[in-house]
Amino acid sequence: MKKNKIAYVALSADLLHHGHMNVISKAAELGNVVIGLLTDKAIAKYKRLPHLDYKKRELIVANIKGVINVIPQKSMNHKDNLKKIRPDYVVHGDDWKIGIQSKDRAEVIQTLKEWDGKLIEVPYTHGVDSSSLNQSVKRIGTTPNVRLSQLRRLLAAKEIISINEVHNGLSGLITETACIKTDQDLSEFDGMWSSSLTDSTAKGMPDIEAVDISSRLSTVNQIFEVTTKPMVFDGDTGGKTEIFNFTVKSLERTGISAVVIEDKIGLKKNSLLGNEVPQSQDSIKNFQEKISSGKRSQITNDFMVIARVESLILEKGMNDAIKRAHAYAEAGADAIMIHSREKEPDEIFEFCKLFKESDKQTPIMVVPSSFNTVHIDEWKEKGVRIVCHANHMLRSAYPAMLKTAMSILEHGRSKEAADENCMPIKEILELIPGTK
Ligand code: SPV
Ligand code: MG
Repeated sequence: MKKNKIAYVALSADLLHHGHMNVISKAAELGNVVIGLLTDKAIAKYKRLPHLDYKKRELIVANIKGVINVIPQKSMNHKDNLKKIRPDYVVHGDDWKIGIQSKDRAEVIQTLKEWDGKLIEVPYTHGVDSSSLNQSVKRIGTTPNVRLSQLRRLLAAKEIISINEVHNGLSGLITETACIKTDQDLSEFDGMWSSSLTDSTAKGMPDIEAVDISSRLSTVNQIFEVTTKPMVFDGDTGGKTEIFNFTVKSLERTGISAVVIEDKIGLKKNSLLGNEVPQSQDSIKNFQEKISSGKRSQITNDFMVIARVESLILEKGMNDAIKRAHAYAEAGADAIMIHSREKEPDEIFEFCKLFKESDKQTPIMVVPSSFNTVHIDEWKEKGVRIVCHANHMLRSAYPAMLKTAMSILEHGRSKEAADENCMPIKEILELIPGTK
C-alpha cells in the first residue's frame, strides 16, 4: 500500500460479495481506502431499498481491511465527493463501461484529470451479482419487524411510493415481483394495500366490515407467507376506540406497517358509493380520540396510523376536509389519506395545495380509483407521498374468470376458453417456485 495515497470506492454494500472485495482489495493496494457509501435515498432512486439501512452498512464497510474512512455518497454521481476529497485513484468494476453508468464513468475520468487522478478498473467478477443475491434473500423471507419498519424507511428514502392492492397470495406474489427495467431506472411496487373492498369481494362478502379482523388477518398472513414488501392495511372505521386499540397491536404483531382508518361511523359502506347510500361522518373530536388512542397503543415507533378524510366523498366541502385533516394530524395521525370519487383530480389537487400551505410535514396518501388519469410524476409534483392502486388486481381477475366460465358453458367444453383465455398448464406448473 502506498502511503498518503487515497483510493476512492463507491459502494451500496448491501449484499456484499467477493466481487466487491476484489475492488476493495485492489484499492487497498493503491492507497488508503475511502468508501463513498451510497445513501438509502441514492439507492432507492434507481433500485429497491437496501435490506440494511445506511448505519448498518456503514458499520460493515468501516471494518473492512484497508478502509480508513466512510463518507456518504448522495447520488449515483461521484463528482461531488471526488471534488471534496480529490482522491489519487477511483477504483471500480469494469462493467460500467457500457450501459447507464457509462456517462458517470466518463465524468469520473474527466473530474480526476483536474488533479491528475486515475481511474483503475477491476475485471467484473462473473458468476455473482447483486440481483440474484437479492432474489435469494427474498426467497428466505423476512421477519415482522423488518417488514414493518420498511414503510417509514421508504418514505424517508423516496419522494413518492406506490402500493398495489393484494387480496391473496397470488396477487401478493404479482405485486412482489412485477418489475419494469429500463436503461434509466427500475419500476416496481413499493408495497401492498390490503383493501377491505377486495378482501370482502374475494370472499363473496359486502364491504361493510362484515369480514372480521381475524379473517382479514388470515388473508394477510397468507400474503405474508410469500412476500417481503411492506403492507398498508385498510382498517375501515377502526370500529370502537377500545377495540381499535387491540387491532393496532394485532396488526403490528403481524408486521403490517400502517393502518388507515376512515372518519365514518355507523354501518360503513364503500366510499365509492358516496351519498348514494346513507353514510355518516364521525365528529372531529371522537375521531381525534380514536387516532390518539391507537397511537398510544402501538408498541414500536415505526407503526403508522393514517387518518382518512371522507369529507369530499360525503360532499361536505373543501373547508371541512382541510379542517379535519389538520385536526387529525394534530391528534397524532402519521399521514392523511384524502379520498374523492370525482372523475377529475381537481379537488384532490386543491386539497394537496391547501393542506401543504400549513402542514408540509404530514405525508398525503391518495387512492386514484376514479381520478385515474394522473401519472405518478404529477402526483409527485403535487406533493403526494403515497399512491395506492386500491382494487385493480381483483377488478382484472374477476372479468377474466367470468369470461372463462361463460365460454365453458357456451361451448360445452373448455377448449375455446383454454385456447383464448388461459395460461398453458406447463406455465402454471412453473409459476410457483417449489411446485415441481
Ligand atoms: C378499499 O380498497 O377498500 C378502500 C378504497 O377503502 S375505496 O374502495 O376507494 O373506498
Ligand atoms: Mg375499504
